[in-house]
Amino acid sequence: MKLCTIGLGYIGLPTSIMFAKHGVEVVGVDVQQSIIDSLNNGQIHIEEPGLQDALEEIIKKGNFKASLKPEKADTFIVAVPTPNNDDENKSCDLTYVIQAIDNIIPYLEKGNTVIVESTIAPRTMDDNVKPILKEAGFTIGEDIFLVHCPERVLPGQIMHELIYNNRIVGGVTDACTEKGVEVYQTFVQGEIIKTNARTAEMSKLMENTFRDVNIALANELAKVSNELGINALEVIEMANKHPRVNLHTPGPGVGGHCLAVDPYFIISKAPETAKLISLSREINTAMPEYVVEVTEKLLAQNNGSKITVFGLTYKGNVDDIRESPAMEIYKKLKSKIHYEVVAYDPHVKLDFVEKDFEKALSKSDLVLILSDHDEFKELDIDNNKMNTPLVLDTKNIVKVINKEITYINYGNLYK
Ligand code: SAJ
Repeated sequence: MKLCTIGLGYIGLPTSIMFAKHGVEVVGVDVQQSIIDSLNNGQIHIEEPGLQDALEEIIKKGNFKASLKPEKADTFIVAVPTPNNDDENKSCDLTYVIQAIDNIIPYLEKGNTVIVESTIAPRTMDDNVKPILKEAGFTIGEDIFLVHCPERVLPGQIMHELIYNNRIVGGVTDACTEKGVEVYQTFVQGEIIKTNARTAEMSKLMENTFRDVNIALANELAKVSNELGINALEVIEMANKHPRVNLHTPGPGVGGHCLAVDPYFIISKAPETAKLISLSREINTAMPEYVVEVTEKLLAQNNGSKITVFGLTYKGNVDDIRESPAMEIYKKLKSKIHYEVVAYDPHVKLDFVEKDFEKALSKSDLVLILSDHDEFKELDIDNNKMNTPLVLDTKNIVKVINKEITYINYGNLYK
C-alpha cells in the first residue's frame, strides 16, 4: 500500500510514521517548508515520546518522505486542523479539510480510499466532503471509498495508543467502511469498530464532550467546596470509591485543541438543545479568571507582588500551549501592572520563559502551578530564596515539598 497523508502535525505525523514503521510507503504532505526540511533531515518538530526514534527508523528503511505536494497513492489520510469559526457558537471551520480534499483530487484514481481523521462536526462527511468528490466526477462507494476515522490518541501517549486504542471506522457507504477497516488493520491491535460516518463523527465529539462536562462538574465542586470550607480533593477521593462514580479532576481550566474546541461543534449544530454542553464550556472557560482571583487574594494577604508561574502548557509533559488556560492566566496576571510575573516551564522553548529554576524563584511571593509536568512532582524549593514561601498548586501535582513552604491546592484553599 502507498499512503499520502495531508497534514504533518500532532496526529498526521505520528500516523504517517506508524504506517511507515509497518511497511507502508508514505509521503507526508504539509504546507510549511520548515517542517518538510526538518522531517527529511530526520528531525521531528513536535514533542512526543518515541516519535523521534521512530522517524529515524523509517528514514533508514527509506519508506517515508515529507513533501509540499501530494502524490498518487492507494490511500489518502487527511489530518489537518479544524479550529472554531469566529461565529456566535464557534462552529467547525472546515477550511483546511476542504483545501486538503481539493488538493488531492488531481491525484485521485478509481479504487482509492480517502480518510478524514480530523475532528469534524456531525454530518460533515455527508454534507460537505462527499459533494466535493461527487462534483469531481467520482461515485462514492464505487470509484472512491470515503471514510471518517476519528483520531482518539492522547498527546504524550500517541505511539502506544495508535496501536492499542479501539478505532471507529465510519464509511459514507458500507463498502467505504470495509475499505477503511483494511487500512487500519495494518497496525491497529485494538478493536476496529465499523459504523457509518455520522455516528463516527458524533461518537468522537461526545468522547471529548463527556470529558469536558465532567471536568466542569469537578471545577464546580472545587468552587462550591471552597465556599463551604470542604476539601474538594478528599470529596473526589471518597466519591470515587463508589463503583459507579468517576469524578474528574479540577484544574485551572480546560485546554488543548480538543476538549476546548470540539464541544462547540455540537453546540453550533443544535444551539437550543445542547444546553448542558454549553454550560460546561462556560464553567471551564471561567476557571482561569477564578485562578486569577484566588491568586490576587493570596498575594494581598502577604503583601506580595512577584508571581512565578510553573507550567504554561495545556497539560503536563507536553510542549503544547494551544488553548492553554495556563497561558491565559499568565497573560491576565502579566497585564496587571502591580505584579511581576515570571514563567518557568521546562517544556516550552519561548524567549520569555525563564530557563533557570533558581532565578525564576528568586524573591517570589507565590509559585503558581498551572501544568502537571513530572518535573513538578518533587519540588526542591529553598524557602529562603523566596520572599513568601507559598505554593498554589492548581493541578495537585506536587507530592514532595520542603516543610517550610506553605502548600495550597483545591483541598485547602486559603488555609
Ligand atoms: N483536564 C482536567 N481535569 C481532568 C482531565 C483533564 O482539568 O480530570 C484538563 C487537562 O489539564 C487539559 C484538558 O483537560 O487542559 C484536556 O486534557 P485531556 O488529557 O483530557 O485530553 P487531550 O485534549 O490531551 O486529549 C483528548 C483525549 N480525549 C479523551 O480522553 C476523551 C484524546 O483521547 C483525544 O484523541 C484528543 O482529546 C483529541 O485529539 O480529540
